[in-house]
Amino acid sequence: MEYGPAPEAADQVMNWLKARARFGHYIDGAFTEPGETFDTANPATGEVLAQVSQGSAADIERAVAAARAALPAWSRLPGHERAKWLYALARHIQKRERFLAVLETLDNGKPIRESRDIDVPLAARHFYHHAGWAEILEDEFPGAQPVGVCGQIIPWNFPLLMLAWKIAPALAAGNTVVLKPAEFTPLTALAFAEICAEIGLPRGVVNIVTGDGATGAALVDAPVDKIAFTGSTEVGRAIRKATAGRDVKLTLELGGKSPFIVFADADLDAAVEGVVDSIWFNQGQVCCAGSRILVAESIAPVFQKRLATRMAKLRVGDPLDKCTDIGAIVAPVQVQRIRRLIAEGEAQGARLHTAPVQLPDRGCFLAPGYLTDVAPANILSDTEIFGPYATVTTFRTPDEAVTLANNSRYGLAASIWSENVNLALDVASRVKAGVVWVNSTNVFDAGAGFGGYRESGFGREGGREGMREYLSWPGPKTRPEAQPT
Ligand code: TXE
Repeated sequence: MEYGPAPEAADQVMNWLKARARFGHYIDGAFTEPGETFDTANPATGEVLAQVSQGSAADIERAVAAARAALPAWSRLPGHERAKWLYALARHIQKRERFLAVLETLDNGKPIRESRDIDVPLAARHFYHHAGWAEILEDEFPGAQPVGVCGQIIPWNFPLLMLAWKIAPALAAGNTVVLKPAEFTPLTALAFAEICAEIGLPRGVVNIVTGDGATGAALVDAPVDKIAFTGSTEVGRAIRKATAGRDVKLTLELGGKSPFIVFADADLDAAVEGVVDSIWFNQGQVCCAGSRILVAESIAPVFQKRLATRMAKLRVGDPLDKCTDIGAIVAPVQVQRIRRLIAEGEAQGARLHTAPVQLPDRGCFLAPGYLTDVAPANILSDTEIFGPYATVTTFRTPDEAVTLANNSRYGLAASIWSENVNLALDVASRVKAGVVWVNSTNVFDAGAGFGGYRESGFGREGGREGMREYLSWPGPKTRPEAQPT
């Protein structure tokens, strides 16, 4: 196979996988002996990359006990001491950036250009940023204490980056963690566990237990103080039910169907490029993807023509090739799910326009596309496809654009394209979404809170708001206004 940017990194990854072959969990500062295992495969080829342990309730129990035992010493460290560990984690991610990028691409199927330029650098940036928070924690949040032991469950679309989003703020605030990576993409989390071991991070502060939904459910049921979950709305709902009535702090980052609004005066070339970054980035497997394109009726034909021309130039194929724009979907079951949804939408009248590309003859590949004629009652109008397909709908007035944008059970993100800054800011203030981008899309920064409204979940990750989610303010149980004067 031709490896894109760094053949030596690809060889390193292959040797690493060969040497490990079967992975245990990372609990209390050491890897356990692998027990019952499952395969993790490269979705671009179907090749099995490694065997990974299926975490049981007993594994979760041991990991939570290790995190509990590590909590007093870790939480009592002065913030600037914890910061040193976070800086070390950031530096070691950077040191291995090529290795981690190739490993991520092999396990997930995303183009190497994305894992190399986005996932891995942003993961390192997240640890750097939160090292800063650890340094200034006592000044910025006087009286705050860590929440305690955090159970963290992450999805497969940005495996290392989601790990960083969860672990960095938790550790900065003085918590200890048990993290469960997604079953399709456990490998970069295990590489991260090796980094923890290598730098000598105090044992029990970070524990990684691999497994599927049952392992995640066991973590939710375990005696933890906080659950942070990113994944499907259905599982988020189940977790909310399971934790109801328990003293567990909960944050949920769930699905989305984010509007991408193009006004008649928009810079159309920039907006079309925005679509590329929005719905075709990471094969559309992005919770905040601009999966509902709303375009002003007067420019819809020309916009659609330019979109089709640009789409035809996308290069689909080997994720390790640095020229690839669209890699593989994470797993066969997701390909089937996307195909099923699209077929259902087509049966209800939607028209699918796909790029005229030659797909590789094996692997989880789909031709990117977009859908028109999607009536409001069509299943695709408000169901997350989580693949490289956006719907295209037209509007006549800004008010209609806002109504359409808000006509969703989700509310994660929105992107607005217009050269009229007053119009863009007015619409931005009326769209119900956790994050709104103007003339840009999918811009992430460790310093900015990210999270949703409605069925997109609650709680924020990143920045000051994200830090608050990992802190508690113990104090008198009675509210000040209820106290006798
Ligand atoms: O998600 P799950 P799936 C959406 C997207 C996608 C769909 C299905 O629409 O097509 O969900 O993906 C763990 N208790 N998103 O089935 O099951 C699971 O092991 C505790 C959007 O892969 O939610 C994994 O670690 N944990 C999303 C994580 O939850 C459980 C990203 C996510 O998997 C569990 C992913 C349970 N009962 C999918 N069941 C986003 N917001 O970015 C599963 N898990």
